[in-house]
Amino acid sequence: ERHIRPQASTASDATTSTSQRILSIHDVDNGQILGFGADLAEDHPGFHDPAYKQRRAWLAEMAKTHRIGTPIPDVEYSPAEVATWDAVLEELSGLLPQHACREYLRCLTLFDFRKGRVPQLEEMNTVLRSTTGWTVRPVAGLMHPRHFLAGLAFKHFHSTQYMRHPSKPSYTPEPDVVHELIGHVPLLADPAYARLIQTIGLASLAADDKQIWHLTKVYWHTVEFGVVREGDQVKAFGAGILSSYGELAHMASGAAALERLDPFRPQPRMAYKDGFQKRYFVLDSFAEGSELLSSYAASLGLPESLRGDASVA
Ligand code: NLE
Ligand code: FE2
Repeated sequence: ERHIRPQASTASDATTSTSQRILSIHDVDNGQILGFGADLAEDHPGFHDPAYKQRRAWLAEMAKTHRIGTPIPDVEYSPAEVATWDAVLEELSGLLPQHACREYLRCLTLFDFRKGRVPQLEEMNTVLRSTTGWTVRPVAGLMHPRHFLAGLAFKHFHSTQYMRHPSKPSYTPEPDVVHELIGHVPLLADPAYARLIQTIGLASLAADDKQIWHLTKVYWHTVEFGVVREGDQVKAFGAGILSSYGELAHMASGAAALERLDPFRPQPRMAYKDGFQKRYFVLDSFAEGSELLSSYAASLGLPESLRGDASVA
């Protein structure tokens, strides 16, 4: 897990203990970045690319200075970044119609995703505001899990804005703007999905540090790499599948094992450094998943008033 290196300047144990309760979106700190961000690991494809590193540092700074409630400044994507966006879009358009879940395909039509321009976060918010009331907010990299998950309870999804390195458009182990916009944002406009992801966030409000780690894995096996039953097939709803041509083709090939999600059981470790997932976790539906997660939240002692409550804000 070499990517997850705490940065001395930002990570502080004192502010992440359970004694500090997160009660509103204003308590969510998007400045605690545990990985990715601007500090590239030696095996990152951009490690020997100074221009790429500089770009990442600039966007990280922009994200860190964003304040809740203020407009998100547009990012001017370079022709090279737009070319990467185009390449991923081109690849994915061949696989998504057949292998993405129906809710995703419906929501996709609400957004202006096309070649030639990388969409802006503000534009995502315009659509989300009028559908489920969700908001995307910029973040520099991988956030502290307690803060990231708490954001979901208040219908905030933290999104990176940098582009993956052009040398490998089909798969990246880290979140990037393609992953966020194509993988995560569309489904946030679907009410049943929005409830499911919020339920994970609400559960986190009642979780101790060990349970936060468990919930992070549950999040990984659903929001990032989950699949959902549709008739006698399974379709992708996890963002890590939907945003990656390589992962999507892998999932479609049927090579990976399928297992039912059980949030009450110990969760297998999160795999991201060693290529595609070896198994995917299956839900019968988003409604079934929400119920399952809501009863898990209840087992943590989350008050009934907060369980699956879509109106908390
Ligand atoms: N592998 C995904 C992609 O290439 O889009 C990103 C996963 C981030 C958790
Ligand atoms: Fe993600």
